[in-house]
Amino acid sequence: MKNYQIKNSYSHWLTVACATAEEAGALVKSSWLNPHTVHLKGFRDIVTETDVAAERIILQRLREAFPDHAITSEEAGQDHNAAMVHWYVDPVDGTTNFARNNPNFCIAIAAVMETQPVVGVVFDPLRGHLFAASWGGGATLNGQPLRTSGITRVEDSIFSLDFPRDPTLRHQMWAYSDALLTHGRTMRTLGSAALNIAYVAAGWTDIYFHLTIQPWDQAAAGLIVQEAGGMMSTLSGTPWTPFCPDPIALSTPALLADLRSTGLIAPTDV
Ligand code: 2AM
Ligand code: CA
Repeated sequence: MKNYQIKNSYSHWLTVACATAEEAGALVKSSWLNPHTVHLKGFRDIVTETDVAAERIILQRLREAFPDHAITSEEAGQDHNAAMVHWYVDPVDGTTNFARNNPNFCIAIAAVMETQPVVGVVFDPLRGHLFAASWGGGATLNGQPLRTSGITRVEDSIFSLDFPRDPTLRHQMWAYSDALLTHGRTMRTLGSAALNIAYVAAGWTDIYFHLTIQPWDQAAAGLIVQEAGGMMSTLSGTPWTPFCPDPIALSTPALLADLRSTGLIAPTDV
């Protein structure tokens, strides 16, 4: 990745990503309590008119600013253009919450080079929480430096997760939560993967994991965790990239070692 140490570009990309997330966030916030048109796009998987409207704004802004970059977005789909920089966009992460007027959702925007996110923004428009990071440039929440909790032991940790839609994986997740509830401090869940991972970066929780997640759910928040002093890994034990289905976000590398040594999450499980 040495060729990609073009940090001056990152700060410009981050500025555009923040402004774009805030603009789309204003739209999502203003339509949050309105009646929603909800379409079932897959098993236990929905989209609203606001996901599409927010996505339109984000795609327009990114295309204007970065005509040479590729952009993949949850609703618009995969961009197969082999560009040096590939943006991953989730216009509303936590659509199930949004559609039910539950206040936990966010906008997630990341720029990825090869397999490394270099810019990441997660914006919670109701609370006005703007989590942001650039690769090597640190992580911030509303401009203030962000650090993970520093927790190193499972017994002290607050863990978080979301449930897969697939019935078999859902049961597997249930088994993990059972083990962690037995050994950890307690469990929290928001229903938005990007927001949950950003909360690990902020030190509000210590562990987050999932079994069937997408790049637009985790690229931005994963970078924010890495830049806040935390660690991204995978349940299966392979190195983390935004393209893995089974990420685990941790406050510290020592916490991953403790999880593995207690056998709560073995690489062979997945
Ligand atoms: P989505 O609502 O944008 O699809 C809740 O389960 C969180 O995990 C949400 O952020 C959801 O994103 C994400 N997620 C992504 N793929 C999932 C899947 N196959 N099953 C369940 N959640 C998924
Ligand atoms: Ca979404």
